[in-house]
Amino acid sequence: MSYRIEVFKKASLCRNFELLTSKYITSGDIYIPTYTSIGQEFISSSISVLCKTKKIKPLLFGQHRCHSIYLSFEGKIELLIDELLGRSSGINHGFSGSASIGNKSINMYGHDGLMGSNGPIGVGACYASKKPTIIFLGDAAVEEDYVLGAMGWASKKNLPLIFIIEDNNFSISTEKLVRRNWEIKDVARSFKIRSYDINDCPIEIKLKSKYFFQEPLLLNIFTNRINEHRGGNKLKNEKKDRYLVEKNKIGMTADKIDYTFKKMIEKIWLKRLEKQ
Ligand SMILES: Cc1ncc(C[n+]2csc(CCOP(=O)(O)OP(=O)(O)O)c2C)c(N)n1
Ligand SMILES: [Mg+2]
Repeated sequence: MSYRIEVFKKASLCRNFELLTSKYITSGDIYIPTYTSIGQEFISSSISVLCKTKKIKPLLFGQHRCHSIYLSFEGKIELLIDELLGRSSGINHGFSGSASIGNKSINMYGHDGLMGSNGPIGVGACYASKKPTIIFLGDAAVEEDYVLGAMGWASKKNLPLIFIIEDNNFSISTEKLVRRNWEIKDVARSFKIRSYDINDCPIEIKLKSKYFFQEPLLLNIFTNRINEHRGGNKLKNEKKDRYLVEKNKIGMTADKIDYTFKKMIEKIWLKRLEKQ
């Protein structure tokens, strides 16, 4: 199967899952604070496919917007739904909610809610274990001082890890331009970390995969969050939607994949909801 289609399959699973998550936030079936990653799916989808190709199962440190990471790296859908519904049968027994999903079988560590804490924790885990590690941070989380200290240590110890910055330009609703006059790519380079600004296009991400886990790497990936911070409603300003771009590029095969996942995930959600 071509790389592009394989990535689209994962992205389609994430997108269709999150569209329903969003629907059930609005209906009130999901009543906990929930963060959807609609628009940002191609980051974790591409990285997951690339890791699989390299036969690497990395340690994963995400933050609050983590459903797509969990699903891309093959976490079980039913268990995530139950977690979002606050059930003891959820992936973390209903205690983590949306924002702190962790799952040992996919090496995913739940976030504690302090933006950027997964930076030093992930670096520490990589330093101790020397296992390939991925730390996913938002463009706001990366502004925390402890993230920068951790980057310095990752560089000094030449750790096999990747900092993925999901740069959606927002800290809740405050744009980057208002918050800072620097870019994380330049900061990382000053720590002697190989670092790039790229878009969330699967091909652009693949081009950088030759550097994965050789030495510390930082990819600042520009992406668009389509919904508001807490995932329910669409943002008012229309934004470029990578999902539609890829769907159009791939054509009929993508339409079929999208339809199949839509139907499959609808069924799973309804079955879980019936149990309530
Ligand atoms: C240290 C800290 N400061 C502030 C907050 C409140 N807070 C929660 S999410 C968030 C924005 C995070 O933005 P970003 O890291 O870019 O991730 P995104 O929501 O855009 O995916 C903020 C400020 C927090 N949880 N922790
Ligand atoms: Mg952000």
